[in-house]
Amino acid sequence: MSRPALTRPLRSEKFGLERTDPLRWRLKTDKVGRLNWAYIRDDDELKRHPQTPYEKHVLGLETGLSEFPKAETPYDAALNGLRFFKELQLDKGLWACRYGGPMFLLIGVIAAHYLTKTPVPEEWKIEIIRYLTNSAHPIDGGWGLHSEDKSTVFGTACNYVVIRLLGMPPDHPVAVKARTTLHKFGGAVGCPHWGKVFLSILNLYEWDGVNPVPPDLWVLPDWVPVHPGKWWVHCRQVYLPMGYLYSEKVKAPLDPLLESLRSELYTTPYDSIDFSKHRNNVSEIDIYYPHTKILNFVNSAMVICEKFFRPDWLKKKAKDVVVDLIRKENQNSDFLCVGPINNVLNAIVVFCEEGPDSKNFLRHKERFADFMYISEEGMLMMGTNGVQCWDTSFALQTICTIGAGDLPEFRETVKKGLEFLDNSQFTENCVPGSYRDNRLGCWPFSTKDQGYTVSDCTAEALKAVLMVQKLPHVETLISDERIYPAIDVLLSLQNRGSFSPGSFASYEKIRGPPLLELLNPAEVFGNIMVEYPYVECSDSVVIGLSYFRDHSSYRRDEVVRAINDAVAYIKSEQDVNGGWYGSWGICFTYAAMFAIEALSYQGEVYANSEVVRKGCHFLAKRQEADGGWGESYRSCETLTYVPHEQSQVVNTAWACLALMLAEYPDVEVIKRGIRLIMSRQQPNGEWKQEGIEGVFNRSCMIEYPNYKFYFPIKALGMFAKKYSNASL
Ligand code: LAN
Repeated sequence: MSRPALTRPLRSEKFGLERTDPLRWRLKTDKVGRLNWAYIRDDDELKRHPQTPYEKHVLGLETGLSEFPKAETPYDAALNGLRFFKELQLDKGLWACRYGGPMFLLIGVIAAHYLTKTPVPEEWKIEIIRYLTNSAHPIDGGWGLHSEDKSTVFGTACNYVVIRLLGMPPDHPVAVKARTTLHKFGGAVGCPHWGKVFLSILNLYEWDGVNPVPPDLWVLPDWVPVHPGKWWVHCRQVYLPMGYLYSEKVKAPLDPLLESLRSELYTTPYDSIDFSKHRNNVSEIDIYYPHTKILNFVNSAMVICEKFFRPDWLKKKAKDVVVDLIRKENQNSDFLCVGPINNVLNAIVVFCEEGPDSKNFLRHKERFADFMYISEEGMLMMGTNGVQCWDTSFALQTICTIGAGDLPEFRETVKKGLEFLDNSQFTENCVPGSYRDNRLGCWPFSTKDQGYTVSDCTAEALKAVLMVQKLPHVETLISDERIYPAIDVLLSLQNRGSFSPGSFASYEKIRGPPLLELLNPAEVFGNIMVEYPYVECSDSVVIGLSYFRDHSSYRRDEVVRAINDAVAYIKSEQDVNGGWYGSWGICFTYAAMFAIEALSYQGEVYANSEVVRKGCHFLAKRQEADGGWGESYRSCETLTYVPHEQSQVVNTAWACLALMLAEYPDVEVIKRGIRLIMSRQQPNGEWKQEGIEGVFNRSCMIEYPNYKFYFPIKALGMFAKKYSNASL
């Protein structure tokens, strides 16, 4: 049973839960877009820094922004939308983002605080409890893998521990309800692997009931096909510190609160449980990717090896290699790490290795806050340290595409946005020996500090920079010489040889065989072991390189060849119905927009391309009676188009953009979509939050709240420019 939309009043209010004063929260940022929410207790400071419209917006307060007469034409609607969206830009030029959705992250940061005896700030405790109360399932009181998911053992066990460690008593109705659901599922013994790891770190589960995470693999020569250096970067960076913690059996000292939790999480007394029998006990409700037989065999073999055949020198050697790589990851990302999981696991490792007062651990502690985000519903933990560059790139592209970049009221917005991208470009490569590729000249998804480039993030930022720098009033900040290295990296990222030639993966080229997926131990995610070819990433690179091809002759032949090969791959990925499966947005509508945009830049449109025609028919067939499109997140899980109960502004914008870029001849179809987008616009130009927009690893959804602004604005503006701006 998936979760109904959030209702008002919030559940935290019904329970009379304590809350902090929303007027005291301020978002601090710097020129590379760090996002830190601070709770200001000093009244003078509060007065000196009045809340910005963005802060008010995300806290659910009245923004006081202007209202406009109802837009009659699509262009007026686009401009009203942009007027609202422009007010959300931060003074450093970026757009901030509440990047929530995954519900398995808070346990990590709270476990890291607990084990290292780092106090959790009071205002975090209050707001995290409030968030978890508001996001619990309204009927069974549990939590799932993500905020719209049914309840699962993973979500419920982990978040139950969080509320209890943060001070909620076990007899509070919120805790009672969640615990009852957890027991109904059979208790925390049915947790998936990652949940078992977190519980073990907290001494709430036993390490011998956790499937092995051998750090020893890192000692293998690099050429071995299963060497972790060939895995997808998220996978290898998570299993790196997990390997250390597993091998060293790190756990928090037992205390009365943990003793009590031991008696709450299970249906039988803790001491009576033989944890080693529960290694493969994973609740049915949690499983997305079941163990393969070969994984079970390998796990059993590893348990025996670890017990009887693992010499101490190997354990020690593996530990040294892992610690060295963790230090490099910290150095390359200024302690942010590639994501929220290895951020907290690395912090625990550094604490164990270097102690509580070490410089490195102190830096880790400062970085926890970069993932914590306040919202109307409370405080959540984000999937990354933000979406800064990605959102800013699309915002700038939107402004340019609809021809608003020259309007005096948006000039400052564009200028500041470009300055942010200027500050965010990588100026250094990673330290040698980190298993990382070149990044010089590229852009990240979030911030320069975080240090990871993604093929499509560089391509979309490149497109934004080129578009903005073409505007007559904009000074060129990023010279061609600074763009060339980005082109070099993009070209080097294209897959060649036996792994989906022509395609682009996410962070790196595909390094390891897809067969490694048979050893995916995570149970709840699909496609995590190695890089895969992605249609959307390939589309964005084609789009970025096409812009560049028209701008400069640098490595022209190779650029053209890269585009052609990627286009061939994109075409080959279209399914028989004409759709493309989207891996990072929900789902077919998302991928269709990117694919058709990429093809349109090669002159392929409805009139001359069978692939584009099929893509258009796929979309047109799925238009709802109200003129919109609505796609459920179930599309991502099932790999087939599943309609949402209601049409969604964001899906509608994607579908309309795809059809317009394709020059779909039946303009009436597009017009009906545009009308739906206009009908949902609020008097101040904004659109209200609807269903969740993004996804990763097929099963976990993630929020992209800014999508509901820039994609509809782009669709409205494009419609007005391409067809007519007559009243609709
Ligand atoms: C992201 C967010 C951005 C996303 C796009 C740029 C949109 C995509 O086109 C390429 C892949 C990428 C960079 C991406 C990869 C996986 C991420 C980092 C995430 C979805 C955000 C959170 C997720 C990360 C894996 C979450 C932590 C969970 C694990 C399974 C390790």
